[in-house]
Amino acid sequence: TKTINIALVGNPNCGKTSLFNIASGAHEHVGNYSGVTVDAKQGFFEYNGYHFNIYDLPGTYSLSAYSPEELYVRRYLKDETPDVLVNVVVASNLERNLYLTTELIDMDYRMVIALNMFDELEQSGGKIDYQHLGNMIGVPIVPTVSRSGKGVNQLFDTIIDVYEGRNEAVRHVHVNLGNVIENGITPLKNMLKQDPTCTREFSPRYLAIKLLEGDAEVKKILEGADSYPALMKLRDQEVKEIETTLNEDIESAIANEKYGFISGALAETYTPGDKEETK
Ligand code: GDP
Ligand code: MG
Ligand code: K
Repeated sequence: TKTINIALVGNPNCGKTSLFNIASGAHEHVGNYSGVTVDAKQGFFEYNGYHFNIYDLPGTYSLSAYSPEELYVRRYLKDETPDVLVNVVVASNLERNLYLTTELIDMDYRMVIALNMFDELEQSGGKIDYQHLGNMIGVPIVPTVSRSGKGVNQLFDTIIDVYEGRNEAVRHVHVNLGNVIENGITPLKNMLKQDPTCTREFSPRYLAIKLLEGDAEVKKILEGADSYPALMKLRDQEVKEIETTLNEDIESAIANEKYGFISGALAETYTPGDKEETK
């Protein structure tokens, strides 16, 4: 029997624990992680001839490593390297939920999106062409209602397909960050590519973006590299140029471009419902 390690990643309250419970037959408390001690819950089950290890990770809005939850999820993804990530998103709140998705895309994980709380989207009259959206972002999307279990079998069928390399939507997409930022990424990426110690764990593009953002964890990863001083010098130069040109600090500039990418993809595929969004 093949074993597939999967991890549930998503914003707080998107339905990860409900999905974990329904998939693994566990009876974990549905609720937020409180306090600073964060821990991933692990479950096991068989489905369709495969053995699944499933991890329910703490909820995060991004992977900037600013909160204990974000740091935990990042370390987990780096150290445990799950076979397939399940990015759980709230169907009626995609603008916000897909921000984390753009970061996971940058990290180049094999991934499936559970378009959860699909019942609420339908009830509100919202519409989404999720197949088209999935093709655009290179990640298969499966509607789910993790509270009732609707769509969960299809989700796991899709996870198996992705694991076996059989899904046609899977494709590496660059979240385009606009000319100004892309012009800063390119030289950094090229320098990273030439230093073999840089590329072991993450793609050069991901490292270049995180370097521009001034990410402390990525700096730590790169500290031992021969090209580290040159990298940092180039980084400072590029950041200065981007901030001057866009008249904005680098982190906001990158975040804005990511939201722009999401808006663009949703404009083509998504019609929100009438009901007021309370989350
Ligand atoms: P987590 O924080 O991501 O682990 O989310 P939970 O599983 O704790 O769910 C948060 C809340 O959303 C709970 O009240 C769940 O019952 C509810 N919920 C989860 N999945 C769904 C769904 O598909 N549809 C609806 N309507 N509610 C859901
Ligand atoms: Mg939970
Ligand atoms: K709810």
